[in-house]
Amino acid sequence: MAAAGAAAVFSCMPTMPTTGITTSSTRLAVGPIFKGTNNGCKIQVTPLCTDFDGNANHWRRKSNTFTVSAAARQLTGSITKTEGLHFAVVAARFNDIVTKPLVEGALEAFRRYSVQEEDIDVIWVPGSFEIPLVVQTVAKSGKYHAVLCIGAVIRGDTTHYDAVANSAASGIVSASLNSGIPCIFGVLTCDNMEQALDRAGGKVGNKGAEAAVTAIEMASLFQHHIGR
Ligand code: INI
Repeated sequence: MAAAGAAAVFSCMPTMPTTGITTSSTRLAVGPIFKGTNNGCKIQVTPLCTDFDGNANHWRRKSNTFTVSAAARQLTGSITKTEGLHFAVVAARFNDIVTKPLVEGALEAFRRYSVQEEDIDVIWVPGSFEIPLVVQTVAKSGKYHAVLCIGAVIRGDTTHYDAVANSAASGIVSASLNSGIPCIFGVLTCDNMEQALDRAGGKVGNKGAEAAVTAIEMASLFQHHIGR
């Protein structure tokens, strides 16, 4: 179970030794369990380091120390290849003391990675609940390589928070899947205003900026590697 991440490699090398599940609470990989070649490719496999937290169904992956050389192309978006990429930012006005600095952080990050201001549209909606429909509409417009969603949902006395937070999250996923365009989740879901401000340029950084970098990487991945 713990070595699920290694299964794909194991399956093409049936003679490879597998790691046993130990009875102690922690199991650590101490080195490669296989080194050699497979179909002419140099391969070294080290089992995943895992923790066992007491629940038989709960293996947590600590690190993945696979090294597979020369076997497969590794595709990843580049955050420095931004030329020609267009972005929409859909931001909620609700809690704008938080969302405005998140948008500013996002725009600053786009600038830092050389995305041109004229290639970014910022669209404001009343609250995070309104984000998904607008995101899906702009994502389907064909004008953007990625859409960045910014909101701040802060827990109150009622369950309204859960409804808004869950609707925003699932709606944004749906928009992504329905449009085929990366729609990035830059919506804070916090217990209180202090937590939100900490993440909007405060002591935990600016999650808007982080989400913008994610948007660039995903846009680049689609544009340069896996897009239609
Ligand atoms: N919208 C938010 O973006 N954040 C919140 O914390 C929030 N709370 O807690 O009420 C919120 N509510 C408004 C909601 O997004 C809609 O605009 C409203 O329900 C009208 O559809």
